Amino acid sequence: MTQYHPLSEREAIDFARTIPDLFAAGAELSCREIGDGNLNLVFHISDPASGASIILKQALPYAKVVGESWPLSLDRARIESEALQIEGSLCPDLVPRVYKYVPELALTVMEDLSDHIIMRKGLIERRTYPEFAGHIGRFLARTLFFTSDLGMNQQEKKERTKQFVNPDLCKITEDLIFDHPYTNADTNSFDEAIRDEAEALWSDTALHLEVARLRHGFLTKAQALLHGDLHTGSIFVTESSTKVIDPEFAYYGPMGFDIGAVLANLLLNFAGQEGWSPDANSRAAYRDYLLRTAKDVWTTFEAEFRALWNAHNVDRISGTRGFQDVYVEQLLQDTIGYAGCKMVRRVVGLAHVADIDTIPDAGAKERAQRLALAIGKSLIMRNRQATSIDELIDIAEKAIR
Ligand code: SR1
Ligand code: MG
Repeated sequence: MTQYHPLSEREAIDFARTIPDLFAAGAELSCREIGDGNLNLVFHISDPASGASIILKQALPYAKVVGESWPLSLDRARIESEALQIEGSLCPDLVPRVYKYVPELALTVMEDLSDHIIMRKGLIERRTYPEFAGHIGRFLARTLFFTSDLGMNQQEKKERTKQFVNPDLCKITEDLIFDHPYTNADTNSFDEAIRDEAEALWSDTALHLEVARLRHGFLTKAQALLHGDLHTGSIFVTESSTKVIDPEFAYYGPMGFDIGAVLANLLLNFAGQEGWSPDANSRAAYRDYLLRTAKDVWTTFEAEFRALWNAHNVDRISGTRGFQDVYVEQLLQDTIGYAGCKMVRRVVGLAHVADIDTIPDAGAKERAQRLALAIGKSLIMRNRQATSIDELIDIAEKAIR
């Protein structure tokens, strides 16, 4: 049996040749390591002569973004490949096909999506994706409903909860999203220009109370199988296609965490328009597009989730009149709170987003950071009172006035 070691590009090519029916014998294969995320190696292998190509994704035993001092379990590669297969069974058009998982190398062989681009990059280039809200709303509704106690056998769900125990990756989230931004932690990273904002976060006890409640939900609310890291860097898009990748943070948690992640990343780009829009009119137009998309994501999700509930609920007493409304309102509140947490961490925590970090003009970047923090904090503070997605839109609109 092959022992785990990080593959070289040469070894990745040799491995790709062993996959049946993909590359012709003797084909001249080329390979590039294209991983630009925080954790893994990603090899793109192609045969320029035939056009055939494939992705090999290999987990490293540590967090690449920090180094070997931060060990991480290789079991996340299993979790990712199994989550992709469940998501693929529920939304076959919205995830890459998994061809093979090789546990001893923590390696997943999957469909190459090079005809798509990473959504974060597309949004920074101010492109629009008219199908995205419908696609991701359906993805969220189907994956969350059919892995919850509403949509699957409840004893099987308990087994599935065990299958997706993911302590190392959950710990990253618990620390980097729900703790470190709110104290003077070594992992934090922010521009000196906004030190006043960071220090204000450390002493804001009313905010801490809301974050503690949301963190408690992340720790304890095993509601559905989450993607767990559903930002716009985990989504490939074209104008007509959406593919969700990278569910290595998958675990059983609160549904609103995934929905909130999508909305937060649209709003981070909204804040980033301080630096990307050429003039005030185009800034306003692109921001309108982002807010419309955010609202459509929620409304598509809600409509599809309610339709699934009405057609497929397996839990008799959950069919009691009124319970669906209570459940959906709580989902909205969680979504708004988690969206806020996901925004704050991307400005002052360890891992930032290119939508703001790569803004070339220092003044515009600072304005974008302050805006993202203002929106994030307001969302966190609003979470328990919210009754409509319009409140999220209002918070964003008021922040730019
Ligand atoms: C140490 S990993 C930092 C971040 O990258 C991932 O994409 C997750 O968002 C994680 O929090
Ligand atoms: Mg990732």
